[in-house]
Amino acid sequence: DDDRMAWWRDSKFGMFIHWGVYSIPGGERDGKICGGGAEWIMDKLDYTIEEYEKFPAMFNPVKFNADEWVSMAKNAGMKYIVITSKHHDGFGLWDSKVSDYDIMDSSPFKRDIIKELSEACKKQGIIFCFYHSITDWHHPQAQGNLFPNYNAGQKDQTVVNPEFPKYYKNYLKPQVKELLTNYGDIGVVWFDGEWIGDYTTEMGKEFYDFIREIQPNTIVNNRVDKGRKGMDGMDTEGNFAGDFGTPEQEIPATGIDSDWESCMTMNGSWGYKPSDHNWKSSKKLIQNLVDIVSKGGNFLLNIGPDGLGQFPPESIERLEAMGTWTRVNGES
Ligand code: FUL
Repeated sequence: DDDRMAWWRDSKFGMFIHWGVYSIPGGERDGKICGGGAEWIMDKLDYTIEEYEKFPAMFNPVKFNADEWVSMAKNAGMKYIVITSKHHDGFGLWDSKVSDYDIMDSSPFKRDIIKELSEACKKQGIIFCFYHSITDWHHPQAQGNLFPNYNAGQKDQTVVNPEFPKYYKNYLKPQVKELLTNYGDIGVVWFDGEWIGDYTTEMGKEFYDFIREIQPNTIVNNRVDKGRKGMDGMDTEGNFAGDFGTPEQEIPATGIDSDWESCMTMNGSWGYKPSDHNWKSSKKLIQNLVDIVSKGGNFLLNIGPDGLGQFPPESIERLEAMGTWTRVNGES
């Protein structure tokens, strides 16, 4: 409804943050560079679960400073931040009680990143939101049924694991409940990885209601439901759960008669990928912002911090340029 969506519609501009243990290899394994997003390295460069588990043990991002991150978003003109609490690799950036595969139990860092970032957001008046992957390449009950032959299972993401409903009930939902219970007000739950063979529309609808019960004002993206149904991802007949569509790396040619948000990278990768120098210019990013806002959408622009917790200098430069522009030309 309109009241619940109001802050989000007014916001227009937000920061996406893809950060996790994949930020350590940065898309490269033994001199090989993975195609596409570096956050997919576990799949793309064929790590077994055991091989990949060395990264949490190495994850010690001592340069991470939540207040600085939030300030950079705020100065760019962004009003909300969406960070990956868990990406497809399954590693959690918060203190989960249903898992040891998280920042407190499997990494030397032992600081709850979601807690620090949510508190910094609150302090600076930025709305805190999280991205959460339904697909989980680490959890045995979320793998395809060829598991423990992980790679074979993973390559065909339509393969069904008969145990998946248990993962959904005893792990995925409790994780999301923790995130909605222990970190203050959550603006948006931004799901992804809903394509996985085992997930159903029924689960998506139940998930949506579950979230509404815990935090009635939280907005949920369309990927809570199975399949995205095209550009805007919304079902006009109302059979589809979710509050807004999520065009990815694209801007709709015309306005769409529903809520939507274009998410986009500054180079070609969501996760940190130093080999990717294909940066969009600041001018191009400002044009994208204007284009999206003029068509009635929101712009969710991504940062992929490195393994130490630093934004790439190219990203900082672009955020500053956008901030200068929004201060001169933006609202209020
Ligand atoms: C995609 C994911 O597979 C990418 O890694 C990224 O998170 C993007 C926003 O959504 O579907």
